[in-house]
Amino acid sequence: MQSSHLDRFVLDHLPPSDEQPEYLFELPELQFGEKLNCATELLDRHIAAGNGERVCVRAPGVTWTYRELQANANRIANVLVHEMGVVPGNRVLLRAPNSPMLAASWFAVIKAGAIAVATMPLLRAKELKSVIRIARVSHALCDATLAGELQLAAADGGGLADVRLFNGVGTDSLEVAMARSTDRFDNVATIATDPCILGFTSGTTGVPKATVHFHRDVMAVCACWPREILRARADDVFIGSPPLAFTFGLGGLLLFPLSIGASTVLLEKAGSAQLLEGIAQFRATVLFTAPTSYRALAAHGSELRTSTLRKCVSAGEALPAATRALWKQATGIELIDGIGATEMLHIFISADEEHARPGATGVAVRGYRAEVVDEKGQVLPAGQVGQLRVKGPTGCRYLADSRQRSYVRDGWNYTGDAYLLDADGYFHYQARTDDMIISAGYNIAPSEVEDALLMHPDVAECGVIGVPDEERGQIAKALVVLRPGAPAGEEQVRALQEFVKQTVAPYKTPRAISFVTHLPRTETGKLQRFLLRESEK
Ligand code: 3UK
Repeated sequence: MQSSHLDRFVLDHLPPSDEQPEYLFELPELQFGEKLNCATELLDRHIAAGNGERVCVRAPGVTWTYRELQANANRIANVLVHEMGVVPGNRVLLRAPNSPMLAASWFAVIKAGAIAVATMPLLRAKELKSVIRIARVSHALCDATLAGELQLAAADGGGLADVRLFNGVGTDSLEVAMARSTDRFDNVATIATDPCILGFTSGTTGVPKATVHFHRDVMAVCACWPREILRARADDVFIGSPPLAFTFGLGGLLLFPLSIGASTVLLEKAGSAQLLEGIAQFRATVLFTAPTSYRALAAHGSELRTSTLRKCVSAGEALPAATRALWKQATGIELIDGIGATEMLHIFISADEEHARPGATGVAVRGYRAEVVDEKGQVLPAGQVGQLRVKGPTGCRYLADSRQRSYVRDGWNYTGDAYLLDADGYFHYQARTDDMIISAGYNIAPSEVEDALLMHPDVAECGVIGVPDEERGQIAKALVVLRPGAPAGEEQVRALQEFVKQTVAPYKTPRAISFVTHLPRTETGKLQRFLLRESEK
């Protein structure tokens, strides 16, 4: 196959074509030429069109125009190629909190025809080592504040020879090298199917795997969900919490705003306090964050109601109907829910504000197809719970990993989610297939019980799991974080059980409830039900 890559490691470890999903390119906006470098399309195009002076990236104390982001990305690309010896196809690890320098570094890697391997800031040396090993990382750009764990990982062999630090002091810093490089760079003439990012995912359970995405995939996700569902404008200001190392954040906070010439606010820390402050300071209009963050932010409704916010996107986990209602009540804004996956790069089922339905994720995004099927791959009638499978212009390609054959079957991507399709064509999330609880022969979706509990004013957060039970096989057990000041104890347990029975079938009532101070979550905000199950053993 034709490619610009001199280092063919990723190309040579793609799944064989008969194990890849079927791709759909019917839409007119998905007709890509053979030559494609997504950095040219997302960044350089705006300067060429005379929009170089528009604001592009912001952070506390920093405002970069499109021209400034381009100049910084070009300088870094020159450092990568001329000082660090990066060649097309090399994997360059990126490690930094969300920041303008991380955005510039990301574009530099893409411009150089290399492959960006962005990593979550919270990863420790052990996890970084497996990223370096799986992706055969040769070079890294790293924020000095996060250098320790990366240097530990690099010291341990594995082939990572060249680590350049930024935001630090010293004459060997990236900034010093940038200052002696030019701000002009001719992007490598990559082709549409050249890999440009490796998205790492460990799901909610464990062993990491790398998903491969092409320049074409990056442009395809910009052409689908944002245009049909988000419909943001060039004067919008994007803000949010997901790290750029999580493809939810990469799309929402970098690719999508730049694809339409808008601006983005990159916050190093994005808890509710920083988000609130950032929304006010930068007059942000489009927010990307996870359901739990919306719950926490809703307490500041009066401030948000009068803010510039106009569009709010929730993904990463199922959006409880209670959280949707709470946000609407607090801010007047209807949330845009969407399910995406690292394997698919971004969102493939969603609904805009006008079409949102409480309890449903939405319908298949234009460009994608989605079905609910049984174990034999037979499409199920409306109302029946089965496995979700999807296909579209993007899809799963694990780098040298046998799990490819379980995610992709018969050309479809199986996301590992139990869903049902209703009579109106809306997809309703039930559970991760391995989180489904079976109690006395009944299927119980944890999210449904959690939704019911979250409606109770004393409940701040909760997680529901199946625990072994002699009589019933499993029973539903709820781990509940109470709001400050709410009483724990036997009486509360009974009150919550009674409350749940009012809204869902009695067999779904959690037969056991424990009160906890916090719930285990991944850095991307997902509840780790397997850890709850383990701690119950
Ligand atoms: C779950 C959801 C119900 C679901 C992601 C938007 O989350 C993202 O990617 P991951 O690889 O996880 C994928 C899994 O997460 N999920 C995500 N969103 C929803 N479940 N409703 C939702 N709205 O189990 C899915 O299979 O971490 C999300 C964009 C890009 C992403 N990578």
